[in-house]
Amino acid sequence: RSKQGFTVFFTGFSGSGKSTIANALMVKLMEMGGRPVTLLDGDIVRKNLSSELGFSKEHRDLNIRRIGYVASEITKNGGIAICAPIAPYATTRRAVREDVEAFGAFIEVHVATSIEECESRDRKGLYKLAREGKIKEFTGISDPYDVPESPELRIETEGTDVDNCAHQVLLKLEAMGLI
Ligand code: GGZ
Repeated sequence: RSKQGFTVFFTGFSGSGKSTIANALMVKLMEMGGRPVTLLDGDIVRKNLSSELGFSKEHRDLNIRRIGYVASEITKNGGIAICAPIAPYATTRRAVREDVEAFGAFIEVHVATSIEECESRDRKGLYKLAREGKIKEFTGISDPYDVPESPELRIETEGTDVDNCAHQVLLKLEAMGLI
């Protein structure tokens, strides 16, 4: 008997580790076999689905609703969707949850790396540019981020390796009877 589809929706700051954890999770889920796994990573979606969009609230919302729509279709067809955008607005995350829950389970995962830690790592140099005002409306610096109040899972990444973080998601999915 095949199980229902579901969507794992990561949210957190730029550089929080969302993409890295999402990729590790994808590999683990693929190794288990069974259902197709689709990764909707922030930059891949921006390149292929949302290339005309910027970072105003309206454009971020549109971007997230598109991701939510694709995830809901995957979920409807019994697949696994893994999304990894910043998704800074709680109301928009709620709307996506409702879209997906019409067809299957929605697991919100807050990658809770602090803004201080993300800025000090600054792996792409974007925080420096944001501080210099060269990138406007930068999440956590000059643009808001609503901290998720009741995500299915919150991951504290500081002092935890990627494999362990991805494993925490797998344990949650197991506890929910999804895998
Ligand atoms: C936030 C920005 C911005 C601004 C460019 N604010 O580390 P990255 O580079 O690869 O991840 C960030 C990505 C965010 O895109 P999302 O589609 O995930 O955002 S949202 O969910 O809010 O729609 C960052 C880069 O794009 N980036 N400008 N102003 N991140």
